[in-house]
Amino acid sequence: FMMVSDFNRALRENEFVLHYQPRYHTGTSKIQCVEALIRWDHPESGTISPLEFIPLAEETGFIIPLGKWVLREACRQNKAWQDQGLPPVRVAVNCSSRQLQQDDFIPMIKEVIAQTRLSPEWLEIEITESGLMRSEHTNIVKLRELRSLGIHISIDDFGTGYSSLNYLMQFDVHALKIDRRFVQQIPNAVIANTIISLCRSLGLNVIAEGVETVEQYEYLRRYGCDEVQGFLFGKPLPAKTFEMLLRKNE
Ligand code: G
Ligand code: G
Ligand code: MN
Ligand code: NA
Repeated sequence: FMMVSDFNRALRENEFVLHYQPRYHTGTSKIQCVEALIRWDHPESGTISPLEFIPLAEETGFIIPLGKWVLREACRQNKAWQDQGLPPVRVAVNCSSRQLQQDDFIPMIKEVIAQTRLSPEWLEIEITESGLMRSEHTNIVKLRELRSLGIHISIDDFGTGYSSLNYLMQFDVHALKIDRRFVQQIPNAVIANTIISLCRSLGLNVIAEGVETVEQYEYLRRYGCDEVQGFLFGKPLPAKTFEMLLRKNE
């Protein structure tokens, strides 16, 4: 049973941590990007999955300070890796629609970038397809502004949001992430194929998430998927463990 007071304590006491899951480029086989994924190291309950607390954080509004913490921590960590001379990679941060809807979403991001001194080209924002569909017009404007700052934008869980393509294509994004349910249907890959060819026609990058088998990977590489992510290549890892992987990425 969680409450907002637990959230506030957890933030104060540094109980939230980020894990990092690599995204590999299918051409070079190198890590191109890393997705930051939050966990809650609860003093009594142990590690709590975001599936259990992100929905409540969204309902209660706690996602606003929490999301800012995630962004700051991910940017800080990536800048620290770069300062240590590790091969540079982009860090991808998940943003809830509730965050995107804040009037100060763009100023908040600018502030975090200025504080952490991460160059914006090394930051990617992942927004779910369904998240984008709320208060659409202002979202289009905000994403355009993010892009003009040099930040990458991807649409997460693509194919699950039931939105019209015509509408979606007004969002000027860099990449679509094929939802893992479609990756897991491979070799019955009608939807994955459709998303890959859509991306090719539009000049967008395409990323497959939830890749678990060699068969899925070979298929995706052959059909022109740009990046892959999933348990086949690596689970989300604590920062120190991911760092060792990154060291070998030259
Ligand atoms: O890491 P895991 O697969 O357990 O994540 C489960 C869900 O929680 C995924 O949908 C993921 O996008 C979401 N999630 C993980 N970290 C964050 C975060 O920092 N912010 C938001 N908004 N969602 C997150
Ligand atoms: O919604 P989003 O794409 O942000 O979700 C990320 C979540 O997916 C993380 O919780 C991560 O643990 C999970 N995940 C990452 N790779 C795989 C995979 O290969 N298979 C499955 N089932 N889940 C994965
Ligand atoms: Mn994601
Ligand atoms: Na996803």
